[in-house]
Amino acid sequence: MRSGFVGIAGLPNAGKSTLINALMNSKIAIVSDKPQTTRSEIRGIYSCEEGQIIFTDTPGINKPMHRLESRMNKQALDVIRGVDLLFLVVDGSVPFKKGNEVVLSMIENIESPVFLLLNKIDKLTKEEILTNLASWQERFDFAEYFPLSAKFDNNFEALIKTTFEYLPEGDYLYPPELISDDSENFRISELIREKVLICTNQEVPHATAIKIENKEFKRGACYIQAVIVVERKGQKAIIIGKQGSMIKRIGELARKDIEKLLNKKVYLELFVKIEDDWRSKDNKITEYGYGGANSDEFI
Ligand SMILES: Nc1nc2c(ncn2[C@@H]2O[C@H](COP(=O)(O)OP(=O)(O)OP(=O)(O)O)[C@@H](O)[C@H]2O)c(=O)[nH]1
Ligand SMILES: [Mg+2]
Repeated sequence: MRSGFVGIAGLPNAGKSTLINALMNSKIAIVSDKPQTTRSEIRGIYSCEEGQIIFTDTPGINKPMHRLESRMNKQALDVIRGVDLLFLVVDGSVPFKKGNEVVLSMIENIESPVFLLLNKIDKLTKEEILTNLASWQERFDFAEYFPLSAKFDNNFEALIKTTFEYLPEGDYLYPPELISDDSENFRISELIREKVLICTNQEVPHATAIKIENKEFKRGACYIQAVIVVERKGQKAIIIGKQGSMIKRIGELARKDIEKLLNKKVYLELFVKIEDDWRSKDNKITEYGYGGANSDEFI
């Protein structure tokens, strides 16, 4: 039997969270078309007869604007340095570009092997796949490479099989029936945040945090009260929307997903609160569960 940790890293929007969900065949991580969707490491525990792979999705490497993004980068870097094997997920629909150099510099000196996962090839012709693949391969000695479409492929057998070949011998590290080690409350708060990301634009989704205030199971249903935290008055008005239409929409979309997660009827009540500049406050970032442990070694 083999077991070990596989990090999933890359630039924002490359499709890392889409990939972990596809590999796990379950919604472990939230996904959106906005960059910097993932704010903390998310583990997907894949167990089978051959052993166990602990996939770890990470925040996309970004240019920090606040303490929040610095902590997100630090967390991604900690994962990159600490895993048995790294999947570098890149948006394969465009050739190597300058913005990717920061990613290469991060994997330059790590000891673990790196697989290149050229994602979004559904957008490409065969020739473009070869060209874009070559543009990466000439810059780094990847142990293996896989052109794929995290969104549209449904067979990752070859990737999983090769992954096991690179992992050390060992027993299950987690109980095999577990697929995620995130708390139920954090997964619920992420589903709400995903709907904010989907329904709003520009700065609003990035300035939003979610906090579950209360969760109670009564008579076979789950009653949840959650706060949508924003930084400014104008953002609060956008989240509420005309006559409450936006917050209603966010709530309806989130409730459906939370019902799937809990397999129960859900009553979700949402409130909006302003917390000035929370993205620059370590205690708030930690309270909302983003960016890993507080630490001074930031990039
Ligand atoms: N066409 C296409 N789109 C994809 C594919 N994989 C992901 N996407 C889309 O790319 C966008 C970003 O996907 P995510 O999975 O959230 O990207 P991420 O790398 O986790 O992004 P961050 O969390 O911000 O770092 C979403 O709109 C996805 O639907 C793919 O294989 N093909
Ligand atoms: Mg993500």
